Amino acid sequence: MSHPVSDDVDSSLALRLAKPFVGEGPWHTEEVGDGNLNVVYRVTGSSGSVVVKHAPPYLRVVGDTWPLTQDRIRIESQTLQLHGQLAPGRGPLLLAVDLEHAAIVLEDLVHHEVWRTSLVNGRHVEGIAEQIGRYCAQTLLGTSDLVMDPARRKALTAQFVNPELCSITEELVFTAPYIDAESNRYDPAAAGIAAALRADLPMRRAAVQLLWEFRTRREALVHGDLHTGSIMVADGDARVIDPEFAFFGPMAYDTGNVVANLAFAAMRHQELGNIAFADRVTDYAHEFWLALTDEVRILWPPTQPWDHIFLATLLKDTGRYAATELVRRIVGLAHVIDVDSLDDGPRLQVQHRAVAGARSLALGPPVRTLDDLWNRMTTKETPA
Ligand code: SR1
Ligand code: MG
Repeated sequence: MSHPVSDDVDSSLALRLAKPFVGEGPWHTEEVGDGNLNVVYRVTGSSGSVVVKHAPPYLRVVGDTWPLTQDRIRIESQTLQLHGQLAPGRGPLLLAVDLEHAAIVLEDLVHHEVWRTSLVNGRHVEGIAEQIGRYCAQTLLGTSDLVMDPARRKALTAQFVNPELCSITEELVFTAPYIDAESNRYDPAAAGIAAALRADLPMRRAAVQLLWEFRTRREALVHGDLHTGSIMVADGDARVIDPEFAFFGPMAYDTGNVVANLAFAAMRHQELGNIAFADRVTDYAHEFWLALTDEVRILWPPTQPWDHIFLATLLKDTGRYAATELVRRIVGLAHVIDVDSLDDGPRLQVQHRAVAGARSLALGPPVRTLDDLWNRMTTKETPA
């Protein structure tokens, strides 16, 4: 479905869209957010603030030399609605949708911060991992053939076709890191890691197999970019934002992203010597998986006695997709501050460890327990 859209939403249009929700003036409009794709404004009035998010017809960080469909705002708004029905309270409130201007108005989560920021700074936030585990089970199972009415699901798979954003992931996650692609970015000190990956035929084979599965396994409406920067947190309250990459794809793509990004936080704190917080992050990974399995069992249809096989397969594939996320954040275009903000020595350590962990997950024996998955990503080799 395509809509005629205007190229740019300037701050005055953001103000017009926001006015019904923020009370009387004087109003204040500021551009906030440093996302890769979209332009985000905060508009404040006498009774509070809202966020106006606009998808320009190009990738924000690159500019108009990288055109990009504005249909992503429709995908985002409709995913927020559907996932919001399945996992109530886990997204920001969607206040208004203006597809003509490729803009949406959202609740301003003023008291939340990005989970990655809390993790990087070693701040514990209660209850988040468990809520994200339940959110994954509710949204993934809830949009799968296991739970959703098959006719409705078939209609939804057509509604959520998202070729341009999927193609970004196909390129940046599964392809570029394993070849000499122009988009790749890495430290000079990590050039050896990148060269070794390019020569690593088994890893390339594993990545293209995961690419095939990413393209063909239409299991559920996945978020499609569920890293710790897509989760806002306050004590006891997790909110999942930015589902513009959503499409019907493999469930383990979401869960793999969650655990890989937690692993970056754990490795960061291990290298910094903050062992207590690194152990906290280990607990988060376990809480996430425990809540997910518990919620899957709650939602599981009693007529399908194979939940143990489903969960074993999901765990194994979570490890495989975590592998590609670990690699792409080290040598690909989009990095993570958990690693990039470290000093040279610890940064190189984490870079080596992430790629070694990824190799173990992608090429080693199938993962059978969460402990095994987590240890392969985060256990530090002790020097001989
Ligand atoms: C060019 S877009 C780069 C990355 O930003 C998004 O958050 C996705 O992770 C994408 O891969
Ligand atoms: Mg995003």
